[in-house]
Amino acid sequence: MKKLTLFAVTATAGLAVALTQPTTPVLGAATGKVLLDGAKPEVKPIVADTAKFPDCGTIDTTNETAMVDDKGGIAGVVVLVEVAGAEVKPLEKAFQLDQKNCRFEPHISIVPAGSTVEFLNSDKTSHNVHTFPGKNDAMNKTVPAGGKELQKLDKEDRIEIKCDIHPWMQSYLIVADSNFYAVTGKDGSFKIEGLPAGEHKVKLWHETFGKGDGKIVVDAEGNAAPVEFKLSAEKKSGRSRKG
Ligand SMILES: [Cu+2]
Repeated sequence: MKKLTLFAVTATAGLAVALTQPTTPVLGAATGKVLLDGAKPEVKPIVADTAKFPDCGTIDTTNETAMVDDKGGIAGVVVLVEVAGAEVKPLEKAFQLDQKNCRFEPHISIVPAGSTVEFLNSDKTSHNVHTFPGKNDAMNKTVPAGGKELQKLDKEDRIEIKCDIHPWMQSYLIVADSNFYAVTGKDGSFKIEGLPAGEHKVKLWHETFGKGDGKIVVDAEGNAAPVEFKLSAEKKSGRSRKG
């Protein structure tokens, strides 16, 4: 009888240990699409004077400022997920924003706050990186052929980037207060991984179609139903900066 009691105590102690073991949180991936609500706008190709700038090579004249596919999917939408209480971690390596065939590549980029951006120049000609930030320091520097410039960006921001030599060169760099983000692809789709369970706020921004918001719900098993967000073709909201 005495032996039996001892066994019961041991079993209880074992159970207590099991309950206090740290559990790995289940993380989920959110997928979705951003669609245009309204008629697809007419977009003219960019005008680049190839005769004046032969060192640019073959310039891609695709206008990336309002790319909408036949099903209404908008490319280049910034999708930011706010995860309450999550610490923002900068990228371990510098983010590379290239200048190639006299275009910024990529056209829309996102980095978490505190990350360093490396402005590269893969061309045989000089470029001039001219940034128009809201909160971070502005930059206006010539990047020679094959050269690079580095900048650490600590503050949440939306930075328009231009080249003063080639007037058609333009891009946006988003400095996010989040590690959970995506830029939509050609069909408007996105995927954001590593999301904890819960209901998370989503902020959208597009350079032509403006702002939007929504939410993503990740259940306890890490599952999230695909979401569909819409941006209006009618109004452009949000800041616009010139100069
Ligand atoms: Cu340039």
